Amino acid sequence: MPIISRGFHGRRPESGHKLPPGQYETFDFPVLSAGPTPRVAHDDWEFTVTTETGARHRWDWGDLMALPVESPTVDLHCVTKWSKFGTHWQGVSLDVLLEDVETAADYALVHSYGGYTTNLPLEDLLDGKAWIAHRFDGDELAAEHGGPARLLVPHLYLWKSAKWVRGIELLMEDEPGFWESAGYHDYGDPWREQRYQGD
Ligand SMILES: Nc1nc2c(c(=O)[nH]1)N[C@H]1C(S)=C(S)[C@@H](COP(=O)(O)O)O[C@H]1N2
Ligand SMILES: [Mo]
Repeated sequence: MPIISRGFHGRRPESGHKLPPGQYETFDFPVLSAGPTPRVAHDDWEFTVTTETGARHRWDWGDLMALPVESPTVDLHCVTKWSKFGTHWQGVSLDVLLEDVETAADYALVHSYGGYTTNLPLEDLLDGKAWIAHRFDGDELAAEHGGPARLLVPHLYLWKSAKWVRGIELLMEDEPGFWESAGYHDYGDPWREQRYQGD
């Protein structure tokens, strides 16, 4: 057996998953919300994509349920340093939702019920990297974790995974969201430990 330097790319916990720098593994599922939990009934729920030209694409709950479902199993990394491995979700790929959206935009500003926002490059929502998730661990997504539906974009710190997602605004210029305006990193790659502005 070769001797491998542990800790070079982050410690490898017993589970065999890889931990990004500065993170520790947790087995529960902490709830982190900047405000009260909005309660949105399925009948009232809608999701919109608005382009830089003002074109508006809209889905109600029935529309979302009619789209093909994917079942990603992903690791979550929160900027407060917990990581949770192998979480099971069901949701609709953003590739499906954005398929017929014509845009020249490079940026997305994600809006939630309750007013939370977060920004990311449009390309980070595409190519199988992001979902509108509506089930967790085989059950409907609990309200405190973002139900009826949340954005799930697990390759970035979890603050980018907007709970109670309501829409995505496509923009030609990058615009910071809630935590990004408060000093968090604009991009938030856990593997490069991009926690705060300047990291
Ligand atoms: N709408 C909304 N989405 C949000 C937040 C929030 O406060 N409001 N918090 C973010 C942060 S900082 C984290 S770590 C995760 C937490 O998700 P969880 O509560 O399901 O663990 O949600 C993210 N999405
Ligand atoms: Mo977070």
